[in-house]
Formats: sequence, C-alpha cells, structure tokens
Amino acid sequence: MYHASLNPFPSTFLFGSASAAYQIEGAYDQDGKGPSVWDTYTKLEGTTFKNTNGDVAVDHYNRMEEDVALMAEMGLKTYRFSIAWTRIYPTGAGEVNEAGLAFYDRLIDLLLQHDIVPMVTVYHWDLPQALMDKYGGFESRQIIEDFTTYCETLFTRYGDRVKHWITLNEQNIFIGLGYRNGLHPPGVKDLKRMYAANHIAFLANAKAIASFRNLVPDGKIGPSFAYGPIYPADCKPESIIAYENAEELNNHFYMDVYVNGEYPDMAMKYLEREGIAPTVEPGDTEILKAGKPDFMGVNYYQSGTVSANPLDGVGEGKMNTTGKKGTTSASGVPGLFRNERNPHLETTNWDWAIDPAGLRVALRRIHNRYKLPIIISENGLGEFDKLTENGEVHDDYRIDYISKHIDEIQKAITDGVDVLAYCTWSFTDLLSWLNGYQKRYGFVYIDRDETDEKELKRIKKKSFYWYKDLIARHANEG
Ligand code: BGP
Repeated sequence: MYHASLNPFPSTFLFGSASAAYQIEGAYDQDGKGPSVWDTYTKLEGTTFKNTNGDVAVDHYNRMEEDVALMAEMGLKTYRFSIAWTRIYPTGAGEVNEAGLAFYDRLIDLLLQHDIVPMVTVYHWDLPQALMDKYGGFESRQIIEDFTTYCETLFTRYGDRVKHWITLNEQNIFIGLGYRNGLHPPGVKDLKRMYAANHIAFLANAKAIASFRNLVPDGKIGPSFAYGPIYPADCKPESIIAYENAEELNNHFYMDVYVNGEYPDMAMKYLEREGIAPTVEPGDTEILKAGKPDFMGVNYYQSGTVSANPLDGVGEGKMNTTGKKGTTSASGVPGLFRNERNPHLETTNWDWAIDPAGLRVALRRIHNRYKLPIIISENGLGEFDKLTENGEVHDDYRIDYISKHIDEIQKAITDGVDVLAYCTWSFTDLLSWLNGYQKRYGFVYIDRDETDEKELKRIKKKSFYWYKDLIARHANEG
C-alpha cells in the first residue's frame, strides 16, 4: 500500500530509548544486591566475548544522575529500564532489600521531574542465582509464586508513579538461548526442557499480569516479544509452507499464548509428534487466559527468510558474536524450515538483516492477528563506533537506520496500526550479553572497552543530537 501523505505521529506518542539492568548498572554486589544467573554464568570461561561481564558495565548504578541529565537534555519522552530482581530480593524471595527499592525510587522520581515517562521491565533475564540453585529457575512451577511476589512488590511500591510496565523481556530469546542453544544461562541444550520451562514462563507472566490488575488498575502492562517477521525465500509452494511453519513455531507460538491463552494447533501437534510438547495441566489455560496484556511489546531488529528444510536437513547453527561479517552458519528446524539470507537486504557486521519495512510488516501482522496496541520496546543498530581524535562519534549509519525505521512506523500508523511508543536500543552504549562492549548501540558513547574500563566517560554521538531534534520536531507537529 502506498500513501500519498502520512498521518502525523499522535501527540501522545512516546519517543524513547531503552536499557536493561545487567547491561548498564554494574555495582554487582553493592548495597545488598545478590548474585543473578548472569553474574555467575559470565564468570565461566568461554561463555561470553572475551570473557566480558557486567560487574562494572557502564556503572549506571553510580552515575544514574548524570545519565538521566543526558536523557533530559535530549528531551526523551520515555525511558525503558529494567529492575534487577536481586537488588529487591537478593535471594529471589524472602527478605526485601530496602536499598535496592530506594535506588529505583530515585531513578523514577528523577525521570518524572524531567517529564520522562518511566517504562519498567520487571524481568530482563537476570534471574536470582538462589532460585536457580533452589529449584532450577523456570523449570519449576515454584517460580510462579516467587515471580508474582516480586512483581507485586514492584507494583505496590512504584505503581503510583509508573503506569507502563513490561513483564518478561523476550521470553523466546532467554528460553531459546538458555535451553535450545545452550548459549545463555543455564547453558542447556534440551528441547523438552526448553518447552517445559517456556510453559512455566507463560504461567508466571500471566499470573503477574492478573495481579497487576488489582494493584495498578490505571496502568498498562504487556510482555516484550522479540519478533522477527518471516518471509518465504521465493513463491514455491513448499517455501510458503516453510514460512508458515516458521511464523507459527517462532512467533504465533508465543504471541497467541500471551493474547489468547492457547497454543497454535499445528505447532503443538509438531511438538507432540517430536515428544517435546509442554505439559498443560488442568487449570493452566484458565490462568493463561486471565493474563491478557494491554499491549504487545515488540523488540524488532530484523526479519527472517526461510525455505523448505528436509527431515535430515540443517539444525542448529553458529551465531556471529565477533562482528566478522559472514560468520553466521546455516541453521533451521529439520522438516519445518531453513533460515536463508535475504538477497535484497544488507546486513550488519553481526549478520543481522537491515530491514526497516520489516518493522511495518511486523506491526501490521500483530495488529491484524491480535487487535492490540503496540509498544516498540527495542529497535536499534549494533555497530563498531569510532571515537575521533576530537572526541566525536560520527554514527551516520545509526541515524540512517533509526530514521528509516521511524518512517516505516509512520506508514504503519497511517495503515491503521495503533502504536503507542518507540524505544531505541539503547540510550548509552552498554554490555552486549554475548558480544562484549564493541557492539555499540547507544546515542551516548561510553569510553571503555573489553579490557579497560578507563573513566567510563559519557560522550554524545552525532545521533544524540539528531534524535533530540527529531523528538522536538514531532512534539511541535502533534
Ligand atoms: C535484545 C535484548 C537486549 C539487547 C539486544 C541487542 O535481544 O533484549 O538486551 O541485548 O537484543 O542484542 P545484542 O546485544 O545481542 O546485539
């Protein structure tokens, strides 16, 4: 669909930026914080790029005022950040740590003073190590109660000031990389365990949403799903089936459960045939249905392209975590689909397809299938940035990337999609889980690398000034 002219962004639209606790805070054992699975996992030899970890990260915990001052200078309308469960409950449950709660009080109050809407993610992967040791984290239904209690503590404490909440960040990624590829904690490769843990994560998500209704009745809540809309590699009927397989197993499988409380039939039949389907106990479907979100949170980085894959075809592949272009290997699910490179798209140095129109596709598909408003909770470009001798960063490629994605959002809004907010990933540079510090995403450069923390100086990139202007322009328009 072509449009002769585009609708403006609504005046309430929130242009923002995002982060996650483990990737920015550092201060890993300060003020009573307990260890998370990421504190432990990153210390195991060979798990991350150059053995990087978030012990110091970009020291946001101790430089929060400076970082919020930069957000205020930029004119951000919203800032999405996550709360570290282990700052609130150092061992996951039991005794609450007041110092941890107080830190986020200060952050929220400061944001509000600057008219920046706080958007809180309750879970961005840093599971308390104590709960992993006690019952295996998401592999036990005991987590449902502990997670709900933790969420209720947050809703009660901050619900008067925070009205935008994200439950689980990218359940598909933390469960997939944790239990299929063995690349995230707990480093397991077992599909049956993966789908079982995934089902428990759905229940935890739904329970937390249900209790939110009582505690913050005027707030909005939803999960953030990592949505890579799938394209068929060509118009061969077998490619279309492969595309449908991938869209259903990778995407509907998650979003259908969030919204309707039911797994899609064909994906479930496939899992049953493979002997890896989750056990849906009596009462589970009711719990899932009672946890319908207010919006779908979408983290969009790239689309995917697939062709048919025979039963003895390719399975798990190798990820590029070095930034050496072309080092991603072939992958797929035998019998269902094979991931292909899209010849019409450029890729980043980490082999992620650059596809702004894919965001419009994602927004339209979600709107059509689920009829929910959408918050784009992450989108951005991870690249090597260069600090010039004059202390500047000319990241024109990032400006190009983000501006093209924003154009596509505007087209989707004109198409009729209800988009509430757009958060770039990320505000400052930060630690990439598996890719160290060299894969940078921020508007603010942090002067550190894998081996040297230096002084962690904050330096505004060219994109900082560009996004600032863009926000001001849209504010005047709306
Ligand atoms: C998402 C995560 C973020 C962030 C981003 C970039 O999956 O929610 O936490 O890390 O991806 O990914 P990467 O750091 O692998 O480049």
